[in-house]
Amino acid sequence: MALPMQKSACNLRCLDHVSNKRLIGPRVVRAARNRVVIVHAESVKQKGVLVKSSNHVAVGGLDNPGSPEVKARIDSGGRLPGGKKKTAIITGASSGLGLHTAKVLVKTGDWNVICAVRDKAKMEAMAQALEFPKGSYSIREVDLRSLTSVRKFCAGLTSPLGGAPGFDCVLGNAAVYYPMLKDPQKFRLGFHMAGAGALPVNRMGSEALVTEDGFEESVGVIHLSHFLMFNLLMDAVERHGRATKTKPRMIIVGSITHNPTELAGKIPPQANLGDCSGLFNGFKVEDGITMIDGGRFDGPKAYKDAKACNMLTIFEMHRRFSKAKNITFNTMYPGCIAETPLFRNHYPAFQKLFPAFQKYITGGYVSVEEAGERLASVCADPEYEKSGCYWSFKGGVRGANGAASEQNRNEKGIGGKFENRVSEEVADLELARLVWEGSALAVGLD
Ligand code: NDP
Ligand code: PMR
Repeated sequence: MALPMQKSACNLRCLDHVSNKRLIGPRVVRAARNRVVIVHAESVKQKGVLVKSSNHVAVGGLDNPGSPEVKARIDSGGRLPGGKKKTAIITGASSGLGLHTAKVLVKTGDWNVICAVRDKAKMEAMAQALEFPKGSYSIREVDLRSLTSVRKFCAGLTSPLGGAPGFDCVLGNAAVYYPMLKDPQKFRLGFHMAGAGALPVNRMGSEALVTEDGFEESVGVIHLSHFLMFNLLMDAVERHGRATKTKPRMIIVGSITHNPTELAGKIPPQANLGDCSGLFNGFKVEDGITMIDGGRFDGPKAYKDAKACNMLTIFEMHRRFSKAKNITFNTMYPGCIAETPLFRNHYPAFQKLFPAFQKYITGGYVSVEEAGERLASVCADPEYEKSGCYWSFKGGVRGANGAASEQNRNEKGIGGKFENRVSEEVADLELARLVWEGSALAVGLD
């Protein structure tokens, strides 16, 4: 459906979606503070007029005036002093949440995104399909199943030659989920379901779900590789912040399922890191260690444990480095994006029923587009600058097709952000120290 448009004096085409009145110049900004406005900017520069607004601003047609599908709800905070674009690194940008976050950022016109992915051709195809503007993204290979690959990726980015222009936001988003796997070594024995696309077989030569370094894959990819990457990039992020007199952000996506005091986290198996003996004992599958607590392998628990570790890492980084390095460290839960390929290894019945269950029963569903807007906001909006937060959002149910109901959004506060509470484990400072030290040991950081 095409959005109704009217032309204003300042060349912005704006329509107040609530009053249906035409808006001109500063009125756009004023109105946007209080309600949703659909704005079509005819150029990236003109869009700068509205980025000061704070409440949900729907921006249409940033790079394609009048196009309703180009819709973001973010206040990108503008460009760097001097007019240079900001740079974000996003792991797992080739699918789901990462892809849609990258899409929102590049379409603001203020960001370049470095897509950190394992499959460059897939990323290029996705970027083209979603019409990423030319020159707004670059693609770098990193396979999070290999610490060598992570080190190479970081060295490439931070080297003065092949390096990136700077790092305004580093986003750890990539993940894998193996809910039906009973034993990481027995993957080939037929747990994989049909129709889920390419088998996620370890490309390092091993056919079991073990990383190149011998770790169980969920914890290896989700936690240990991001732990190493964030540590290796932090100094470069700090330097960039100082040089540009800005406060860069380092964010890792968390999950509500880490928290056994929330209904979603109560569903067994619950996250539980125990005494981290698995980590301290080397965390090698060949030694029979597949879980952080040293217990028996359990796919969903491995995922939830890894998410808890992501969050513990971010809060520990916040405590250790935020003030000294002037970096914002945050985590967030985007809502239940029930249709992403994250569930590619689940039962077909689960894949079919889960979206409806989340939409109509729990109300926790969020479309991937909306989730991308939420995460892009956490990466870019001035109102998310505070460090040490676990951002969450009220509900996310929109139309069955994921279309926004702006009226609902306004009246019921749907989509509104809040600082959520973490689980007892994630709040535990002693456990944070254990996870930090055990992870540093496992990845070989001093
Ligand atoms: P997807 O499966 O769509 O995205 C995961 C991404 O990680 C993919 O791009 C995938 O690459 C990438 N990836 C996986 N393994 C590797 C690897 N070895 N090296 C490099 N990249 C890799 O899932 P979502 O978008 O749903 O998940 C994104 C984040 O959101 C995750 O952190 C997840 O934990 C979190 N989350 C998701 C929720 C949901 O309901 N879906 C809820 C709460 C949190 P490729 O494209 O090649 O497959
Ligand atoms: Mg859950 C408010 C209730 C709520 C929310 C927000 C989620 C989110 N889930 C909720 C409730 C329930 N879930 C209930 C009552 C059940 C029992 C029927 C249930 C079941 C369930 C399963 C089997 N849920 C799941 C699974 C998965 O395999 C997913 C998982 O845990 O992956 C680790 C999952 C999820 N539920 C969620 C979210 C966000 C997930 C995906 C977790 C993630 O991606 O981080």
